[in-house]
Amino acid sequence: MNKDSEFSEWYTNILFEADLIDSRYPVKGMYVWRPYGFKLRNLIYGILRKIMDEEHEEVLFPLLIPKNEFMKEAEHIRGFENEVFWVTRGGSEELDVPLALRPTSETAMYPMFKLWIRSHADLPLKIYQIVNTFRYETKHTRPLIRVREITSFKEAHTAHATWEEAEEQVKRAIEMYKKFYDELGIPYLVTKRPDWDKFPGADYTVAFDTIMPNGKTLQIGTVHHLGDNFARTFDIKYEDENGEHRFVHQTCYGISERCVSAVISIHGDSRGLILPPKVAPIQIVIVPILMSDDERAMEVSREIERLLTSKDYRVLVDNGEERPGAKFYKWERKGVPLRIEIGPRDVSERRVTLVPRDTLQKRGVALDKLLEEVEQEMKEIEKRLSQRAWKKFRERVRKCEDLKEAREIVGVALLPWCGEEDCGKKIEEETAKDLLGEVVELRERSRCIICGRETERTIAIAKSF
Ligand code: 5CA
Ligand code: ZN
Repeated sequence: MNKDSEFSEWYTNILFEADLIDSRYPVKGMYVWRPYGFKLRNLIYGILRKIMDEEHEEVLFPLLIPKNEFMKEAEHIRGFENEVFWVTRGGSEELDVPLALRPTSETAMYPMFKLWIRSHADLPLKIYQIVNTFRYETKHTRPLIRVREITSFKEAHTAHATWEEAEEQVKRAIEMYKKFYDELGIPYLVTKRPDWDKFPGADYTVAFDTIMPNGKTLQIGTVHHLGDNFARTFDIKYEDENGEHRFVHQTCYGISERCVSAVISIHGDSRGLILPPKVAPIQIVIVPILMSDDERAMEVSREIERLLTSKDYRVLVDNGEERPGAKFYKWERKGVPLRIEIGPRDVSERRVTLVPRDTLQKRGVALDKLLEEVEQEMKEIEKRLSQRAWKKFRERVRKCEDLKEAREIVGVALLPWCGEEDCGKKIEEETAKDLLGEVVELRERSRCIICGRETERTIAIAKSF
């Protein structure tokens, strides 16, 4: 199946065929992580967790938010009220105060921030949690991409003394997310969302978007400067050095299981998954090719398994009953980055065959060189996956001269834009694409594609998930 031209089918198919997700759970927008998928998820989140742990402390807040707290921040309510699931009964009794299933945790956390933050010595406060959140999505739901139970919502929340310090944190968060996606070899475009479409309650929002195989963009993370908007609503103040009481300034930033869907979709090919070694549940599969009663290939397999396991590789020896061809096919589909084949001739010559999943180019290697060769090959696979992904990504981001070209492009179009909402909306209409945001790093003199005013701004638009 062609991944680019039949992406939807490819995606649905691979989630099932590679034992990642079961979509048959009988609630719309809710899916089951199967063991192999959950291992992949945990390895990816291990990287994210490590990055977070460097400067945040992990917490765990309740899932339910009392309605009175949820309804405090006007913008926030307006943004989320149509997406909230409510708990209104306990047993057969109506609850006095209905409880919202968190769609995100600002209104759960910030009443507690008010209790925790007293003085400037309590700042900055930086916490994160990885939890499930619920959103009653009305657009077409799709596993990992648009779900009603976000099972793996990493949300970080910080509080600072000043607006400028919060802005510094926004920049740090952007760097953290870049590092995370660089480790996964996932390309991204960082833009500032237009004012009329920022996170409800934020001063501004920065978004990370990647491009999926069919050319549609997927927002894979956001960073928000919340200013003192929530601090004013939830009365979060600190006493400064001079004894004055001031509102804190806050940020929050989130990543969901969309990061897993990006790894699956961007690196995979028509045969199935191709997993970067860092996050592959099985990094190396060893396939002994046994001749009738010759058990030596099996013995060598065990020897290699011991060797690689002692170096902390995640290894599997496939000594099942299937033919070697069927085994190759199975592990290729599951994206195992490296296969080691051991044939009868290899045994007597003390050599094996290495087959990297991305190129499938076979290469003979002497047994006593195996460890170095494997280590080298793993690095090469990781590098090739990242390079290939970025190359394709760059080919799909293009500066456009006019609206017609922008409409026709598959991927992201860059256009000069004056910054006005009217012109932004017009661009969306005329190109039948969505506005991702302003490419802040790209500033050059030009004229707004709609009104002709002079501008240095560039806007990114695309068809998006
Ligand atoms: N409180 C902030 C940051 S913690 C927040 O909720 N931001 S958000 O609404 O932009 O969500 C963060 C990220 O979660 C989004 O960038 C997107 O990548 C992902 N996301 C949002 N809704 C869904 C959904 N229904 N399914 C999967 N991922 C989602
Ligand atoms: Zn304009």
